[in-house]
Amino acid sequence: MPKLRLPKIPATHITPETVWSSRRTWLRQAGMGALALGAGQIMPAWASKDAAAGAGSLADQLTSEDAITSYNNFYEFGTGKTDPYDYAGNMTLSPWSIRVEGEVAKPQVFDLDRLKKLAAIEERIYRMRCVEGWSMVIPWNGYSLSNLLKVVEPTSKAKFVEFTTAMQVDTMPGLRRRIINWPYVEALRIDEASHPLTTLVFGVYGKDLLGQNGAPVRLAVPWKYGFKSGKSIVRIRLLEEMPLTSWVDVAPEEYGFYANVNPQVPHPRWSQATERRIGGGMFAPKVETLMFNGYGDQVASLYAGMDLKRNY
Ligand SMILES: Nc1nc2c(c(=O)[nH]1)N[C@H]1C(S)=C(S)[C@@H](COP(=O)(O)O)O[C@H]1N2
Ligand SMILES: [Mo]
Repeated sequence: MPKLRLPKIPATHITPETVWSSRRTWLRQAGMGALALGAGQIMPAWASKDAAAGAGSLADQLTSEDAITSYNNFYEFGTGKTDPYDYAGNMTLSPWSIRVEGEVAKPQVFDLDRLKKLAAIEERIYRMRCVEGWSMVIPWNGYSLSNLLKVVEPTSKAKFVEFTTAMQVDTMPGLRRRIINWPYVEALRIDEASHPLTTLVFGVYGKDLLGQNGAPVRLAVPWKYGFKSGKSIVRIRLLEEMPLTSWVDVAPEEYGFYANVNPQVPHPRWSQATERRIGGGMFAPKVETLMFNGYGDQVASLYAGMDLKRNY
C-alpha cells in the first residue's frame, strides 16, 4: 500500500457532531436498530469497555461523517484517498446478494433485504486503524457476523471464512489497474469471524452505507488493520484451508494473514506505534496505537500461545 499521505479534507467538510444527535433520532425512527439510548447517553455498551482501554471516550472522538465518507481506501475505484468519494457513487447497488457456500450444511444466497432482517442492526462505535497509520472512530450500524454464520451451519471442517468483494468492471475504474489480482479477497479464522465484535455493516451514522464505505454491505473487524474489513461483499466461503488473501498475495512480507493491530510489530517500511486521527486537522498530534487497537480485553484470548511477531 502506498505511504501515508496527509488527508486532503477541507475544513468545511468537518461537520459538528451535534448534527449527529438528530441522526440518531432518524436511526430510531427508521427502525434501523435497537438503539436504546437516552438523549444524554451517547456511550453504548459496545464502546464503554473499549474506551476504558484507550485515550478518553470514543464518543468524544467520533470522526465526522464527512471525513468518514471522503477519505477512504477502496482500490477498486483507484488508489487515491478521494477516488472512492469521486467514483463510488456510480456503483450498482441493487439487486445485491451474498452467496454463502463451502463447508456449510446449508449453503444459500441471501438477498440484501433478508440479510438486513437476520438480526437487530445496532450502533457500534469502533476505532478503526489503517495499516498506513491513520485512524477513525466510526459509528457503524450492523450486527455480529455470527448471526449469519449460524444460519448456514458451518461443518466441523470449516476453519476459515473467506470474503470476496464485488467486481463491477463498468463502475470501478480501479479494476483496470492490476494492483491486486481482482477480486479483492479477505479472510478470517472461523473463531475470529464468529467473535461478537466482528460486524456485518449496513450503515454509518444511521444512514445506509455510501459506495465509498463499502455499500451495501461490508465487514468491520476493529482489532485488525483496515484491509481485513472487506467492502461490498458478494460471497462468503467457509473453508478448511487458509485461503490466499489479496494483500498477502501482493506483498506477503508486508501484510500478513492475521494483521492484528500491533504497535510492537513495525511494518517493514514504517513504525506502527502511532497513528493520525483523520478529521483532526493536519496539525493534530499523533495518538498512540494500542495493542489489538484497544480491544485486547475482548480478543487477546483468540491468540493465546501464538507468536504474534511471526503471525503478523
Ligand atoms: N473491497 C475492498 N475492501 C476494502 C479495501 C479495498 O481496497 N477494497 N480497502 C481496505 C482498507 S485498506 C481499509 S483501511 C478499509 C477502509 O474502510 P473505510 O474507507 O470505510 O474507512 O477498507 C478495507 N476494505
Ligand atoms: Mo487500510
